[in-house]
Amino acid sequence: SEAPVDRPLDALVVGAGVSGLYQLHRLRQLGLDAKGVEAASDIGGTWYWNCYPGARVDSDAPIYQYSVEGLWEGWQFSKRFLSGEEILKYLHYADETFGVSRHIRFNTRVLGARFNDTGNLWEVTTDNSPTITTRLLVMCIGFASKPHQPYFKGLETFRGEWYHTARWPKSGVELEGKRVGVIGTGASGVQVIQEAGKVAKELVVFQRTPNLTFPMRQSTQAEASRSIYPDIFRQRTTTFSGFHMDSIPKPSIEGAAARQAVFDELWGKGGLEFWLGSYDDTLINDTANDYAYAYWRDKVRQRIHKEELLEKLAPTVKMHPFGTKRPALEQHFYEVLNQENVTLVDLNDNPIDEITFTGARTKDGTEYALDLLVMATGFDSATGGYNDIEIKGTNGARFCDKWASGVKSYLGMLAHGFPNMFIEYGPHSPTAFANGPTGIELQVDWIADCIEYMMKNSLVRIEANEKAEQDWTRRVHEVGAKGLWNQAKSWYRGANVPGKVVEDMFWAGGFPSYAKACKEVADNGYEGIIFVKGR
Ligand code: NA7
Repeated sequence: SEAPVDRPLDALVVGAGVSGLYQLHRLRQLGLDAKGVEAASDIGGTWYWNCYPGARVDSDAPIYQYSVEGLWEGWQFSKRFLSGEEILKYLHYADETFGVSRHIRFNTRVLGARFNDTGNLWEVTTDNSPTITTRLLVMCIGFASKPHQPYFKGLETFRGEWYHTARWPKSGVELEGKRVGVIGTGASGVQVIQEAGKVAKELVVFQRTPNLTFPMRQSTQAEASRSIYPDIFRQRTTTFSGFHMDSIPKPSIEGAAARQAVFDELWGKGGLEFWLGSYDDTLINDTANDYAYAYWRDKVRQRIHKEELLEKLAPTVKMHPFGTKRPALEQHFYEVLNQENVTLVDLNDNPIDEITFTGARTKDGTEYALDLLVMATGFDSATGGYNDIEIKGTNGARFCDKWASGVKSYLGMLAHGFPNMFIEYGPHSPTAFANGPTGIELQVDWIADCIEYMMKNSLVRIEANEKAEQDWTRRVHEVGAKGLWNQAKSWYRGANVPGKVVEDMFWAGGFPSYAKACKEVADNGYEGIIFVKGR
């Protein structure tokens, strides 16, 4: 089950997560000699690595799955919002149908890839195989393959245990009875904090920006009837975020009473409804945004019992536009923070000065004694995983140099100067703003169709032309500039990693407009793409 090295593969798929598994399946269905490589020891991608306590998806179960016929009919999820563990089980189930994991070489991290211009081949080096030669290179490394680990002075001296949430030991880590510190309150931090709150002896939450969370309203009720699944799958490709719900095409200023009723309903539904199912001017218009924030603040404040936490968790005046940083779903986050054994440290007033032998010391001199320190500090999203691989295109040009001043791509799937390489579930597509499987299926299918087109027409080389790439890049930025996104420091814009280019990295124009753009390119004979015929 290892990638052969004696003759070139037709395609090498890098990564065995939700996108890589399906991509490999689609390519093998075309009769290609396609194989996979994966750094981890098993399939799962994000769900393999992010195995910290409480890891859970924020998309509702019926839509967080492949819409592939013959697959969804035979699987039953147990909850509305799935744990990472259950998703892994589901992916193993999907793999039984796809039959692709036996074509994946595991424990094999791609280190470099060099394009051989004369042979139109990629030469791929890994840490655990001879060089792999392939005609096509399909990067399914997602947007969150590189954890962001900020620098903390003294971390190396800490004698307790510490882990990044995205590099959590597969064997598990005991939280019970320990003094646990968590740095970060993004989606991962909120999840791990809730689990630690149940069992830790003491819990210290180091917060920089409060998360504008939503009630998850987890449910174990049976899912929607199977008979409507095809409708759900169809519907999810028509909504802004690739979810089952869509924004309300009305301004929020329709009147206070009506707005209150709408907000109440969305809040009651739970999940991401209050974000993705609300008025469509919320993320564009500042006044509309204030309405949503005020409602959110007042709801959350009702659950905060420590007076001193009100301003820290749900400030009177919003710190950034509501919904422009990724909200987390929570079940009992505020109840945990109300607990007597839980302390919230506001890093804005009081940053961590140093990690010491025994814990963390903040600027005001307080020492927090810790047994376990959790880094829930996020990812070098979308580009970080690419920068870690030495990718060299035509004339030896380095991919990391190409993106050093900002992402440049055609549809988020092709890059000029890097022929025969496809990018999947990365920047310049709806990735960060869309339900994963919706965006993934669109791109996997588009890439598979494009490769089929190449086969049928004896095309051995594909490359985005420079003008098409410039136009798409400009469109990504224009669409992003219409929203309030640039008023928040978020991973959506690369603002979470010091030194990273801050820009609109993802397509904020909604899933349907992205799907339309991709379809138009294909329908117009792959407009903007240069092919070379060969044998
Ligand atoms: P996020 O959403 O990037 O959250 C990271 C958190 O860590 C966030 O609260 C950050 O505060 C905090 N952080 C980052 N660097 C530091 C430093 N240097 N000091 C203190 N605190 C810091 O990552 P997640 O893993 O939670 O979620 C990632 C996505 O995966 C999620 O949105 C889903 O789409 C799936 P900040 O907000 O920057 O002030």
